[in-house]
Amino acid sequence: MSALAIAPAVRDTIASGGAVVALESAVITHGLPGAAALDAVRRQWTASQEAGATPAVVAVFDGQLRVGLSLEECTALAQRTDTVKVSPWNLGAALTSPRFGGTTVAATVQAAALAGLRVVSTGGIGGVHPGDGQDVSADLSELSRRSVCVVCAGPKSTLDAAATLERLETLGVPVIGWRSLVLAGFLAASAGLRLSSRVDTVDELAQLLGQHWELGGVGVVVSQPLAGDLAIPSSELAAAETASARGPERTPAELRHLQARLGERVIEANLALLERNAALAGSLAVALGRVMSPMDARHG
Ligand code: PSU
Ligand code: MN
Repeated sequence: MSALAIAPAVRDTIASGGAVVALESAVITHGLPGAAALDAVRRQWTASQEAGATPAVVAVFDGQLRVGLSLEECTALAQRTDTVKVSPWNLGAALTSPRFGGTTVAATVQAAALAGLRVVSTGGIGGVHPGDGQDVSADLSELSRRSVCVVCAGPKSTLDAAATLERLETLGVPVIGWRSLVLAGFLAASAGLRLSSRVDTVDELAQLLGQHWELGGVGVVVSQPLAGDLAIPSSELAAAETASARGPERTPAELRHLQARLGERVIEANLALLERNAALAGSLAVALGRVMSPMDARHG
């Protein structure tokens, strides 16, 4: 059995030059509580489809790195209690045990690159945790080695956004603001930091990505702010208490803490931004198909 399995629907879409959006699954297994996780999958699924793209949920499923789960398989994944959070560092091991896991942005970017996909959608990316600057998400290092674009609502609210942006700059990973010059703040509308570039249409964004990759550029972050009444004021999102959580458990613990403290609003905001990001990612994948020839689309 090969370690990587691309679903027939995804394979067919790629073969016919269609658009695909890769979706992460750590948000299903570790980011959102049961029912909300499935809501998140359905809403992202529909949003990317309505934009003209085929959704490809990435996960470790039955001992394989799968690109494209069915909705039934997503439900099965959400219901399992033995899943691990899968990052590039434990991906190989997770295939053997426990054989099921949710992929972080890092592992999803890796899978997307292997499958020849260019666009990943998520809620918030990982980054530099506050403190001594030693806990840095593998999302950043993976973005520095794969020519894949991640559409997100900025770094998760519990992170050090300034240090995260700084690190992305060091790694050569541009952060492009979607219709905004301010870095998105995940559940908050803004992280209060200025970006160096902004785009207002998906064609403009696709053009930029095509040129970035033509010149050997690596990963790209697209930051879409969650505006309006769903966004939560930054003052309410003040540092989560995570004294006991370390390592891979830290991010899930911080998200649970926010959900416990601020209630349903956190879930609603999280679902809304996941959906909006999947819609934008879908339109972007379609636009990329117009600017990149099948030759360019292949990862070099
Ligand atoms: N965004 C969410 N919920 C999540 C995550 C992001 O709204 O659960 C996950 C993503 O999969 C991201 C991961 O890649 O958290 C980062 O974890 P860490 O800091 O351990 O790298
Ligand atoms: Mn970490």
